[in-house]
Amino acid sequence: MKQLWTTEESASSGERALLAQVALGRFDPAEAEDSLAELERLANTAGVAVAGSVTQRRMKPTAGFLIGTGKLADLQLACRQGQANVVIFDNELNAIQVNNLDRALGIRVIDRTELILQIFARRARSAEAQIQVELAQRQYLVSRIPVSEAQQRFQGGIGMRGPGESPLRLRNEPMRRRIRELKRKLERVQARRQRTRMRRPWPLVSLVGYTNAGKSTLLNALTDSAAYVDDLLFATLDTKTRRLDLGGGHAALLTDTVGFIRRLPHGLVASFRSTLDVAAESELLLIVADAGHARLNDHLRVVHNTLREIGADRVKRLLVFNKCDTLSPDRRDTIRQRWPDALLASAARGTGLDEIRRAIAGACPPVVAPRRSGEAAPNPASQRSLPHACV
Ligand SMILES: Nc1nc2c(ncn2[C@@H]2O[C@H](COP(=O)(O)OP(=O)(O)OP(=O)(O)O)[C@@H](O)[C@H]2O)c(=O)[nH]1
Ligand SMILES: [Mg+2]
Repeated sequence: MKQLWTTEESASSGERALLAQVALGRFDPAEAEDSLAELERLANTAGVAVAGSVTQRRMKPTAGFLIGTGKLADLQLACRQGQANVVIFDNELNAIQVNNLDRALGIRVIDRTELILQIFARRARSAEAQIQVELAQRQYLVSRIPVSEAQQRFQGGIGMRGPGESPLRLRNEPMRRRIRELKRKLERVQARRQRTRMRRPWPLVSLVGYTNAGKSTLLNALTDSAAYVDDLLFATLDTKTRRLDLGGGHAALLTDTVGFIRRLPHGLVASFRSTLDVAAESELLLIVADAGHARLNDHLRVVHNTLREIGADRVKRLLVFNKCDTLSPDRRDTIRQRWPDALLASAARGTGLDEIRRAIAGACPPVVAPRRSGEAAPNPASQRSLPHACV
């Protein structure tokens, strides 16, 4: 068993997890390792201490357990030795595998998707985000386990202190009825949001990118605001929009968005549609990437795939490499050569901000004010080509 960090102080839920990963087929070892490290950070974000990890390479998963029987025994032993009370799989598990593993290991077993859903549940603050998360959680549970079991699972364990909790109501109310109710609520919130967006007086620019890339820090640096920033995955779940002064009476509305991650649960993407729609409706996307991250290319690929999934792949974009203060001169040169049109910045140090403002101003000419209330302004920006085309 490989030891990861184990600090009681860092765990606020009192739970200890054993991480498990089955690397299938022709996997990329570096990618698998990074995915496991990311899972550890996700557990950390959920307030769970990590006792260690067990990994296995297999050509194919086993039907009943995903993991092979020999490795299952290792996992059992590792759980006992590490005093773990939850096992978190990096792979997606089906309902049968979860039930079998629960029984075989005698402790709660969850997968990466469920962990991400639970983090979202804990971190959602606005009414809209809470509805979106609860909807995604319930749809996930309903799709995987019979309702009676889904309700039991919903009542305990990590992350169940978010908007999805309230066991009494759950016990008394069929899950599916609640899902319909949540969908109706969400539709109302979305309609309200849509009306507000139609009236916007300035072009909309969205900060998108992998979680922890520094989007909120950049929003704060560019607009002198105080959005929540933390060295956590999914620090931001509620979008914030601030006015960005571009000089000469010209401005844009700059919006922070939920970060992306590899294998972001589809249900979550669907539920967060109204939040993520902001990217698709923008005149311009600032794709923010952590330039110093070892898996930069993977992150960019995930961002592009997610943008395609949410229908934002046709929006004009600028690529902003953030955290340039962490780069060696060689790495900086490599990035400049590979992405000559990208902007280099450090939101934390406040460097590269003027270049970003100029690039936004160039890409988003002033919007003509709407003639009647509720009528969207014609948007010249969407017809112009971008000086800093990228990626
Ligand atoms: N070294 C360095 N760190 C930075 C920079 N910008 C942001 N950070 C740090 O990166 C971490 C994540 O920053 P956030 O702004 O919360 O990142 P985010 O993209 O909004 O993250 P999510 O909301 O979780 O998707 C924080 O610890 C920041 O202080 C930078 O330019 N340089
Ligand atoms: Mg953020």
